Amino acid sequence: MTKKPIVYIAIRSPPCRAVLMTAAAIGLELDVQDIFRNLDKITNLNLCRTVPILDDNGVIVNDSHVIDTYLVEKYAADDSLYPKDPQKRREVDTLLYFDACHLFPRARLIVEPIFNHGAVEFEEFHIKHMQETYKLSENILGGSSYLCGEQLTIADLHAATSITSGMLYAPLHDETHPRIRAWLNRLSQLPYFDKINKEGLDVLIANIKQKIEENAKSKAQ
Ligand SMILES: N[C@@H](CCC(=O)N[C@@H](CS)C(=O)NCC(=O)O)C(=O)O
Repeated sequence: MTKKPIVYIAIRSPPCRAVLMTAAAIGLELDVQDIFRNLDKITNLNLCRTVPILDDNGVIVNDSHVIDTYLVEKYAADDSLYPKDPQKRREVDTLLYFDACHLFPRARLIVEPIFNHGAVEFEEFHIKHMQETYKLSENILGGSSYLCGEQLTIADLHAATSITSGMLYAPLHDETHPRIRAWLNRLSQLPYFDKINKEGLDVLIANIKQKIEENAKSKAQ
């Protein structure tokens, strides 16, 4: 018998939240397993040792962007979130790569020294590096409602989880980025967006706070 696809996640992770949102958007029930602090358990499923990981009845899919294209292709009632038309798909793919290569890595780089290198404060360079992506995103949005025009796609869900995570420590100024603010407000209207994203952001904030305290204690010893 076919079982619900399993997804291994850590809710604080932006790519994991994008996968949960995509599943919610297409009405797909997942068996969600939060394996925060237990990444060692999944080295056999993902040699890169990262979450999210999808196990769809033995089909293992790694990388959130690939997972979401797979989920939409396989389970969505229509292709609106990831269009089959080559020209439209090219636009969505470009923005998925923009997230994978720029938005998410820069958001992650802000917190990396705290999580993995004993730092007790954020580095100005990383903050500025993230803020540069806001300018790019503002230009990409142009006068459109979503990143790829008037239709919501998985590129929006990925970019939004990365940007809102980056914004926690690299502030976004509404006056200079009105299009991003309007776009985020639009995404907030989706029934699943705030519920999933806020939970993750809250966990991320709490984890960072705790880690800074731990790092400060070890420095003082
Ligand atoms: N490009 C990957 C990036 C995944 C990634 O870096 N995930 C982080 C959490 S945000 C992770 O699993 N890190 C493992 C670790 O820090 O040990 C994707 O989109 O799935």
